[in-house]
Amino acid sequence: MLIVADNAHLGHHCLELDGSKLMPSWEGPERATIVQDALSASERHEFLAPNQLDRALVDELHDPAYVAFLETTWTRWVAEGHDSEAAMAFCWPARRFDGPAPSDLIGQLGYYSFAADCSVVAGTWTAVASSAAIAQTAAARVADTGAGVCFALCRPPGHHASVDQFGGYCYLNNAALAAQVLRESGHTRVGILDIDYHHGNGTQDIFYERSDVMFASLHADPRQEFPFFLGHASEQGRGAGVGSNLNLPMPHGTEFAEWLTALDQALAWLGDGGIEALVVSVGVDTFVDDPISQFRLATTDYPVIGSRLAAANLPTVLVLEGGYAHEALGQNVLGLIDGFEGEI
Ligand code: Q9C
Ligand code: ZN
Repeated sequence: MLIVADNAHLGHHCLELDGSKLMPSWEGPERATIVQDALSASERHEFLAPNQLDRALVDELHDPAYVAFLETTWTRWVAEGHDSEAAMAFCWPARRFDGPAPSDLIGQLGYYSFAADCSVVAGTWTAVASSAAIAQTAAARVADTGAGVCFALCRPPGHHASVDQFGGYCYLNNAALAAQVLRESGHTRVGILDIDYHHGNGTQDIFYERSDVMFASLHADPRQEFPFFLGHASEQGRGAGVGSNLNLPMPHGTEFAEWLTALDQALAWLGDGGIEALVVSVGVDTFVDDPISQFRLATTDYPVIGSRLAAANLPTVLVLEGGYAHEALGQNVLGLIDGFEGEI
């Protein structure tokens, strides 16, 4: 499989609030290295560097003021004399806090984020821009060259990033960008299937009022799990988007058999919608030993998932999202890719 990847992400290693302490994030640079190493051990995979970021396309999906904020946060943080290694908010616009963006940097950090599990560090923008460019490049390969499938080795991940908020280790929505590239290259309707353990609240937010990009997500029930405030089955879209959003929440402890039934349901729903191309938010934090997740999938299940995705028989962009069990991460991603290519 063609894999789009690079090393521009290495300077992004942020902190997350864990209990009452700031700890190195579960989402660290070693994740991409582990996946890269597992894939390059097999001769069937070929690596390609990303093209330069198409900033105009980013500004179509995200609030341009938010994108500009991300790009300049670290410089502003340093210029203001902060000496901590991460820029973070401590106050967020909760219920009925409906005012405009403040001018203060810490106020803006709250305005443009929704969780304290990630922050902005010196290397964040470089990594975020590169991750988005990887997704765009992978989608362009699928769209322009007729490559049937391409894997975007994105880091940081993207599916929690909304129109104008970062959180959940995500800053720009890589999968959404891939879908938009496919749309603008002539695929009339595109489906996004999110199989990360967590609900893809950002992707849902970006396309919630659109019918040309359908969104289906399999995830831990938000009543029990991050992102807590979105991802319920009752969320089906708004305005022109009514009927184009499908959430399939599942409880902690969900086993593969039950999960696979939901996958088939999501694929059938996307197929009935007449999608012409597919973007998959590939999180492997559904793995039984994932340190922050509570589903029970095994390493041997990922090839089965890959073959189910391939059976949809659509131009497909696979976009890496979560997965934090370092010892199994490489094998789980490789298994999904090999399963997609029929190598099981
Ligand atoms: N210490 C993705 O899988 N966890 N994001 C917060 C607090 C948030 C996961 C833990 C999990 C975000 C892309
Ligand atoms: Zn996740």
